[in-house]
Amino acid sequence: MILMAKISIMSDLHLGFKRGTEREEDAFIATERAFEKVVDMESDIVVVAGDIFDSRLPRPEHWSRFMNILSPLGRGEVEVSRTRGRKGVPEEAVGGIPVVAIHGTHERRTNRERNSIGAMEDAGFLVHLHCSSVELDVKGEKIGIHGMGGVPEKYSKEVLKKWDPEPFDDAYNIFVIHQDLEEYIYNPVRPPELGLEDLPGGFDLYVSGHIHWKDRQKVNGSPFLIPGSLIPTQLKKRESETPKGFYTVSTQREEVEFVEIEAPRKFVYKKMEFEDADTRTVEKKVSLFLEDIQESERKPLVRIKAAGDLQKGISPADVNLSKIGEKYREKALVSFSEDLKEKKMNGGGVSHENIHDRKLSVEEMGMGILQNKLEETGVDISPDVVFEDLVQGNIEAAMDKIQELDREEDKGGQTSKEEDWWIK
Ligand SMILES: [Mn+2]
Repeated sequence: MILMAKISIMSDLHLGFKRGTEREEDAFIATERAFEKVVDMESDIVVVAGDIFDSRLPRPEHWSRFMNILSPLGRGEVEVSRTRGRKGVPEEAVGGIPVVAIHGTHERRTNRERNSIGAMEDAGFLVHLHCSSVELDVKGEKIGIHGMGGVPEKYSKEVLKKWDPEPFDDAYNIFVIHQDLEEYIYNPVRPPELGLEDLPGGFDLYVSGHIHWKDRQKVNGSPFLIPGSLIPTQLKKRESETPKGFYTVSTQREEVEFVEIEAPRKFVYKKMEFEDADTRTVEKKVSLFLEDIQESERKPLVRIKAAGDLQKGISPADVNLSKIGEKYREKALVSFSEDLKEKKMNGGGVSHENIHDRKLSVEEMGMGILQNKLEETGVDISPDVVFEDLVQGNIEAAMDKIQELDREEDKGGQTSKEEDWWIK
């Protein structure tokens, strides 16, 4: 008999994302659809690579909905055969289709506190790994899962070094992490500590959460998978073009398949280029585009990037796009990314290539500056938790998040040390 365990690998569910807005439902719909597929395709195990919840202190209604998604997975035949770096696993936690998860950047708390993923394990809904390993016996086939939850970037290399995981003998071994990786994250202010070459050797499969677009390549001769987030969070062009879903791996043939899920709502990204334009031209083009958007039961997300140059004497501030977005609010969830410039005296417009480059680095520099500021003030939250809100001008939403985290007793950043982030 050829054994062949089927393992589904997903990440960055972000339950609770856009709380209090029309988009709050999206992460739940996507997660429900993903788990329905997991059941339909008879996966044996689900691995979640962090950021299940969007907030470090999820709301009870968010806990509740996630528990309701996991409950029907039922009781099954998988057993725990070995653990390393942790206590035994409660029997309930590996019922039915066991879910093995690490916490992400959004859920991380020092090891003096219990994070939400650890609490989910206590309630018997999943197995939470942090600098620890579990080996599951799926009808005689051994699957080792080795996970390191999200830690502050400055500690990631050290924590990984101290953990120093080793694959289990005679098992199919999966290594799971949730950190910046230099091949994927460009941050000139603080370059990622880790790159693919830092990942330990000897595993059959490598997985990283944290990066929100899916990707697949090889590390140490084995597949390396980034499942990406289940819903678009950054509204970048790449997210509108890359399908959302999860990977499924069959261990024996090492087959990797991406299982697409139907998006809770459509995401349209439109870039508009202008040359020597006046405000009316820009506003009219945007209006016409929005006019043509099809009505649908669930409003599409529409992101319009307006780039190029305006006539001399017209400043980008004269162009009022949000007013137009407001006009179509019953039809679509519209947001804008403006990269308009007043034309210079010499008449030479900035080339599109340059605009693109500049925009990228401004955004990344912004993220870096925010990160430094947050660290200075002792609020230990990852900048990406609030960056998008700030870019969108949702100052209130960003402040809400910062205050919510700051009210916690754990103000990690001020007092935390490296050893607060790993398990001895
Ligand atoms: Mn994430």
